[in-house]
Amino acid sequence: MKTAFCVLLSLVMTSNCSAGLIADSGFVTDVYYGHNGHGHGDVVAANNDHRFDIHSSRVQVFDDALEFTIVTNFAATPTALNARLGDLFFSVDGWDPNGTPADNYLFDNAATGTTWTHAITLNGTPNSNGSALPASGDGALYDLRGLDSTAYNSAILTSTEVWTSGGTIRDGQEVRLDTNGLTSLNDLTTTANWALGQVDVDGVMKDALMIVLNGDIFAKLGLSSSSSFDLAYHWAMTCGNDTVESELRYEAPLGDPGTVPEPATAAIFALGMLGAGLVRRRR
Ligand SMILES: [Ca+2]
Ligand SMILES: [Ca+2]
Ligand SMILES: [Ca+2]
Repeated sequence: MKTAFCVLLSLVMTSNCSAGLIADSGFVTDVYYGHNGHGHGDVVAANNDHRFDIHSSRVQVFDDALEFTIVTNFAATPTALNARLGDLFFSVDGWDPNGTPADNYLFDNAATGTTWTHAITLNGTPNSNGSALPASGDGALYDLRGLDSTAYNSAILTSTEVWTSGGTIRDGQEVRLDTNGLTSLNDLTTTANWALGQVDVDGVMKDALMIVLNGDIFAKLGLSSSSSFDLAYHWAMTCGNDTVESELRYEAPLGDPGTVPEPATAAIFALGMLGAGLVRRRR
């Protein structure tokens, strides 16, 4: 445990301490339901079972790193009821969900709304029970833009397809990527890492899943700080019982962008993860 956290800690710190923060969505409250047809609202769960709750999410763009943080109780019990961590989907072509915040995007699912341009697989996370879940690992970035609709639909695995343990779940949400036949964008300049830990949200430490893309990811995705862009993302555990979609809207400055601030939040998260490691080792 200690080694895993410290390895990721060093990766995060190495990346971000020298990086400029270009855009930060802040922690955006999860208002995405997605259609489940069961009337459970945001979380499909029995009364007072909060293990799947997703509270908020954040995306940060640095000049050489991209970070997604999902604040969710599921990070504390990532094998609850046989569910597992899902992969992360994102789009550099903006967010086009089916619905509005007012209706909680109730009728959005994998078949409607945004077509994702990329996915990050979280290596080491099994589809179902029977294997232990590590607290951190590496990952791989996949570009989905070259796929025709048939290949795209077969590559995107929904909660309905992945979940095999019975019970009531949120159907039809993207949760995993079937990488058969897909070519990873991984190379020496792009490294994905993920970790379960804690993050400071307005002064309170919260359980979270953090996914980081290092290397020259910003240029690799075709984004530029001199051009406005929308970066949308989607994540759920494999049952989809709580699912989040949100976006970062970046408005390019009209003139010289000048200097960018250092990402203090990255250091705070790293400290939080270190704290989580210390707590776990004391048990
Ligand atoms: Ca939620
Ligand atoms: Ca959708
Ligand atoms: Ca939700």
